[in-house]
Amino acid sequence: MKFSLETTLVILGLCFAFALVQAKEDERPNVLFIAIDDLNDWIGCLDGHLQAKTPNIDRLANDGVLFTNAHCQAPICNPSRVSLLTGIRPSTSGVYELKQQLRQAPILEGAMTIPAQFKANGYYVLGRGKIYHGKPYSDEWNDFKTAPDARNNQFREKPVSRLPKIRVRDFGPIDLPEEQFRDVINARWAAKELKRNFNKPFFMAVGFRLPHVPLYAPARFFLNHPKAEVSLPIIKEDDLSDLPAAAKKITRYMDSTPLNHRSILATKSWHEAVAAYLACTEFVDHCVGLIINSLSQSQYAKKTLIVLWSDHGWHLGEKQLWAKRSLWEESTRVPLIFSGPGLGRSRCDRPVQLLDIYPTLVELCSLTKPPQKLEGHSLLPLLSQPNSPWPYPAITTFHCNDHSVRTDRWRYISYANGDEELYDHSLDSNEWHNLVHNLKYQAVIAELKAHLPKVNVPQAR
Ligand SMILES: [Ca+2]
Ligand SMILES: [Ca+2]
Repeated sequence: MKFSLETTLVILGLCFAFALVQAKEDERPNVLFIAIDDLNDWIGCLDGHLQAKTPNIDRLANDGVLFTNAHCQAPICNPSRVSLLTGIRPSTSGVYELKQQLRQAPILEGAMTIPAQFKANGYYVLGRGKIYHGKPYSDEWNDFKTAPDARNNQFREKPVSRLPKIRVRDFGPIDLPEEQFRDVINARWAAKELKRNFNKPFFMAVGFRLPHVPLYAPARFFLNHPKAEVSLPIIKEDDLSDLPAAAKKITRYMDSTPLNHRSILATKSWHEAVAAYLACTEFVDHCVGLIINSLSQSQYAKKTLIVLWSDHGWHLGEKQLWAKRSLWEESTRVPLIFSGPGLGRSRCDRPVQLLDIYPTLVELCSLTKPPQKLEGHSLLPLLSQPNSPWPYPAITTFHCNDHSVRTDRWRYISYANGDEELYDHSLDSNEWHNLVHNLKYQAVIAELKAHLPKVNVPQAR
């Protein structure tokens, strides 16, 4: 077979271009994407609770960039995760609640999620556990499997706590062997996968279920948290007195469930519940350790970015509220850590959002831009210089047109019915003193109000 000189040059040129593309692909970092369910700031490196024992997450934070003022976009699982995975705010997508499917929100039609975008960019995309709230979309992954968690059998057979009809919201130590907890199974799966040879960059996601209820962990994780020594969160007795009606209604939400403040007090269970949350967090930290230790001993140690996040926080009696579903610090503040090659080690106190993860990964991994317009901001300037100017507040949305705006210093909350709250974090990190009616702060309020989302799409299907 003979080729003309032109044809030969074209073929050589194509081979060269292909080789360049291959060389470029090889340089892209792997990503280890670790999601934790319902973990608030009760981890050592965030000082949320002085008895928190999270040595592995703390080490990861120490070796990377810890965002100390990071916030979710919605204070419940599904809308928070849909927002993070698509890069679109709840107020833009209309996804505000648990049962809504990502692909049924008209505005998200054609949107690429983070795993889908990695796959489209030639990554090998694999995962286990809770990444989405509902079932994973299998076409977004090369390898994703789900399986039930054996710990859930306990509350069906014999609840541990004293709360009446507690069922899935139960808490305490259980006898289930450690290796049968789904979080351990998934951590061990990831640790093992990191020992194999991938012939292209990988995106590996592991979603831990704890410390989501039921708050069960093996007994050994309760040893650090004996009931008599557990510190309760500090509560202001009349904290609710300066709340507007919309906020007071939020504090009553859990009254319709078996896990509510009155029931906790009536059964004298507050210490046990706090101990269980701390123990479950210590347990999930142990699982994180299984993965990051395996990574550090693997061939990928110096070529892998780690992103660790939680989907929202959790109340343990603050404002007489349990669990999530509020626009206060306990619900919105989350751990967020980036670690890996070229990122350095620092703490960044700027207000950032889970929404910022997607555009950050697009830049760090040189991905093509997805079809949807990402509404977060790449954190690259803060990853290299944590004190860089950052004009953006963190915005959390709870149902249509209920928003919180969090800056370095302030939290402003605006509810759909016109109710408002304002807290000054420089003096009041517990958000006890609602300043919204103080005339001194009207200019501050006007400035914060300007950041409220302009679009408030009604709840999609
Ligand atoms: Ca959650
Ligand atoms: Ca108050």
